Amino acid sequence: LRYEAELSLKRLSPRLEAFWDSEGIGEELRSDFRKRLDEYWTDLFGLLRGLYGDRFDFFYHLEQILLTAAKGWADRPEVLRQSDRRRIHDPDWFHSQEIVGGALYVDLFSENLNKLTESIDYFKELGLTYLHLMPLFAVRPGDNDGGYAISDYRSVDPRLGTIEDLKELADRLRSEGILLVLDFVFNHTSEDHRWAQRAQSGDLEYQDFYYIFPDREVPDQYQRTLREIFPTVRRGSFTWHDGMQAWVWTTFNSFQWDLNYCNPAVFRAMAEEMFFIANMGVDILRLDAVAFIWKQMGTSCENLPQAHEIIQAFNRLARIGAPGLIFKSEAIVHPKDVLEYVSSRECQISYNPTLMALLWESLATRKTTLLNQSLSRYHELPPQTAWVNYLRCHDDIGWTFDDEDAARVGINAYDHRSFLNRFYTGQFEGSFARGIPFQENLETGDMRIAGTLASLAGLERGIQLDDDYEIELAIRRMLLLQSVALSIGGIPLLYLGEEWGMLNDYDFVRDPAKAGDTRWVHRPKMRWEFLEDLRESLDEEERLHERSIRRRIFRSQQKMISVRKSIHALSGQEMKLFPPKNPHLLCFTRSNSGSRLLIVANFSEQVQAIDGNHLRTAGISQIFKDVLTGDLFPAATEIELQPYQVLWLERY
Ligand code: OTU
Repeated sequence: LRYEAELSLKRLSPRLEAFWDSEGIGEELRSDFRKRLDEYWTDLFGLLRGLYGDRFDFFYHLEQILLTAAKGWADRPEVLRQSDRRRIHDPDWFHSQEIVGGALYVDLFSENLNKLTESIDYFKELGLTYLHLMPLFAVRPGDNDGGYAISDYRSVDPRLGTIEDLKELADRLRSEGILLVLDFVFNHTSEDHRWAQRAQSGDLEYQDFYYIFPDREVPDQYQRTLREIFPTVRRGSFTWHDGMQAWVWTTFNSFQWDLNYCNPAVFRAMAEEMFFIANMGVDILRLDAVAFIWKQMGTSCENLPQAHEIIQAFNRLARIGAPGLIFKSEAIVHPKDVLEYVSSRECQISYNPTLMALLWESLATRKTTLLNQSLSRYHELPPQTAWVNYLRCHDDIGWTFDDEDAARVGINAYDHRSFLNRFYTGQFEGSFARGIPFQENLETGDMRIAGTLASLAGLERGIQLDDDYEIELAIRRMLLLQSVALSIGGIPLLYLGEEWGMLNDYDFVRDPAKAGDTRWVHRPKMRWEFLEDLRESLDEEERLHERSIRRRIFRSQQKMISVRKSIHALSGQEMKLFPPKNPHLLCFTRSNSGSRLLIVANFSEQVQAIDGNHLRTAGISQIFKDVLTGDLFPAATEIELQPYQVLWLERY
């Protein structure tokens, strides 16, 4: 392989040099690029040959792909190249405990990109150093799946601003030390993307960008083994297109056309878009819906080996042309499959949906048994990679835990999922949660949950009942989950609004573009009045009450974030579990070059005790201090944890 790769590169070199000449690129930049080709070309060549080597025009595409990376590097702003050079020498840069993320919709948080700069002080006050802006590119009119139906990757939705505004914001964030994260929605385009329009006008070259079928014969064969992702939108994974008189593969909404990665022209075209987005000043690309990008008849068309190869090829290309950029995987699938995407050669970081779902599971059951079982098998990651730990995001909660793990601890997975669905939609007696169903499939019994952190944790119910005790428990539940996300290893990611206890907003049903998608219940407009002093509409007592709740949540989050940033043991990814006998507790240690932290969390609303000996086995002796409160504990005795209390213990 090495010989063939080198020979190909030798043959392509004159084209590369001609390209550098035409762009007026100097020797220094050429040699940077060459060094990285030396390192990654063989790997990239092998991947592309595996995927596309049988094509009559393989060598043409290979050349185009190489030139795409060269153009990416040539167009890369110098300040990004500087940060590339720093990151090449510090490949663990994203392991710092100082990285704390937040995600938001530009329009719902602050109207538009320009106004968002006014919130930088707010991000800093909260302690954020990583900002994920939900998709902000041009979209189709009407329902656009929250920005995930993109009609042009090179222009910003005019309601949010312009490409210039985006660049300016990226520069501002960089100068404030905040990383920028944007989506790479590469599984599908909107039906009105230029490529899809060409396809609709009968252009065969562009019809080959998508999966288009003249009749049901082939779609029916595929459908037999496919899972329905949005069953309430449309049954099956294909949509009839009147104009073309054909069926189009649409895994998600009918207006989102899946791209055909069997065609190397699609890979190249999306690589161009990738470099364009990266060169806006993006530090991390969120790879949307990674599981679905390769299809093969007779399979589920999820998590196929070629999907990994496509992502690896994008990764190698990014290493060559935009080496400071890293990928975040969005695979909300079986825990084993989630892990498959995480490697320094594929996606360096990944959402941690397993932890997310099981934290909610522990909150419902008051037990950490399944959580412990799952963490012991699925938390560990390869070197130079990290989890992104979150509690809520713009999407639903799906119960993606491993059925085998459940069986091992005596839980029937099917029954347990249906319990969790009833619990989080408030149908289970005694439930504190106020979630609503998302994509309920009456045929399979499948369901996912929509709702904000606060509403799912009981705050909505507590406020409605005007019950101070319920409110207190709800706040503690929220802080408990947050404290685990902030300490368990990896990058914590807040979904903005949760830092002050944003509740569900049921008004989305009034907007016809949103009414069909219950995820909008947890995507409300930011309500700044909760954080400001003025709130005229309520009487004084009510105002103070509501505001004090929000304030307390905000201040507590802020405190935990700032403590996290100061503790070296919380950098990186390594975590060691110390499951105590008490099934209501979660107990683990984090350590890093001499610094060590022991975390103990109580998932029940009863007082729970942990034996001092157990803490000693976790390597903490004598006296230790809770860094969150400053309280001291002697290790010889039993330690009592209050309802939902969390301790971050350090040797004193
Ligand atoms: C992603 O999610 C996005 O996060 C969603 O907001 C989009 O609607 C969707 O892609 C289409 O772009 O089905 O319910 O297994 O679960 O990729 C969310 C992975 C989704 C999918 C996930 C998808």
